Amino acid sequence: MRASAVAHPNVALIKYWGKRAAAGNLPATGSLSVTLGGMQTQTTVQFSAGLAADEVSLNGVVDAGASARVTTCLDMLRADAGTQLRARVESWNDFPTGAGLASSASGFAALALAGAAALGLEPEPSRLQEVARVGSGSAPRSLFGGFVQLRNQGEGTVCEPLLGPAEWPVSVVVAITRLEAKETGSRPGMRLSEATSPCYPVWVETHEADIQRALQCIAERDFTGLAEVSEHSCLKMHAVMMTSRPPLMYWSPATLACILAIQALRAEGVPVFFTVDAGPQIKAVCLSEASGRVEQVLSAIPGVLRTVSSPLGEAARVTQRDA
Ligand code: 2P0
Repeated sequence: MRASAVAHPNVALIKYWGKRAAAGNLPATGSLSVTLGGMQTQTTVQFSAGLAADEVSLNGVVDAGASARVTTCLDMLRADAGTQLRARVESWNDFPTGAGLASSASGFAALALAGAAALGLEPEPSRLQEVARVGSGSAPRSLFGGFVQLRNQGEGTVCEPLLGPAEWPVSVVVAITRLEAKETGSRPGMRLSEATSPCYPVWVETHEADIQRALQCIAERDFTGLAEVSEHSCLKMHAVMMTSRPPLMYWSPATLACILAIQALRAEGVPVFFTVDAGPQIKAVCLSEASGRVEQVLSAIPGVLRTVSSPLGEAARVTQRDA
């Protein structure tokens, strides 16, 4: 009744920000991401008769804040397996948690896989995705490698890979500008934007056109086109965030300095574009041959604490299963 799984974080090129009114943590829009092979979450789930409640630790520290969401996901798996057993969940990230690096995505993807394996379940892909999505809307994307699309379909979502990591050699250089966890998490941040930003309806209305454009660029390996639509989606999302009341300002001064440096690099012909999530880190997406140059430029910018370069990664997987 014990299993482990690893999953990689992902970075959305066409972003998710906002939810449908229905239950089940359903996104208002689809999204499109790349999976980062150079960073990972490893999660072990052990169900046992001696536990009165689920126990969750993150990087060796008991994480009371994560427990409710973890228990909600495990309850779905317990219902499928017909058991009431509680679980001990140990999760380790080899990258900074809670600072816009999508640790919840890799965390809930690994949890869904390890939890199902520990219970001896072999869930349909749609059920596994649903369990991961209830934990975190970006988590189904981390179940897959390479370029990944998440679509709304009927009452739910469908997630599927578009290109494997070797099919278009792209890398992501993350420039870390602040290590502390963000002040406003994605969930309350999205609710605030839905309720108060005058840009939110435009964001939702124009989203599908960005997805379609990105799909076309990926199919044609058109890096310049993908750069343009991805930066547009990122800035449109931050326009929604910044025009929320009170405003959500996730950037640090170094975030903007990196954006300007990346735009200057692209103007010189370096194949790179930026994206920024609900945190101050910059993710520079580039053709892999340019990653050394991008890392060199970003690491020299005042306020950049360090850079981490990652090729695209594989799908999440079960690494160990004990009876
Ligand atoms: C994304 N983000 O598409 C966007 C861009 C943050 C900014 O998905 O509420 O932690 O748990 O579903 O998955 C972060 O949102 O939010 C996110 P919940 P999640 O990557």
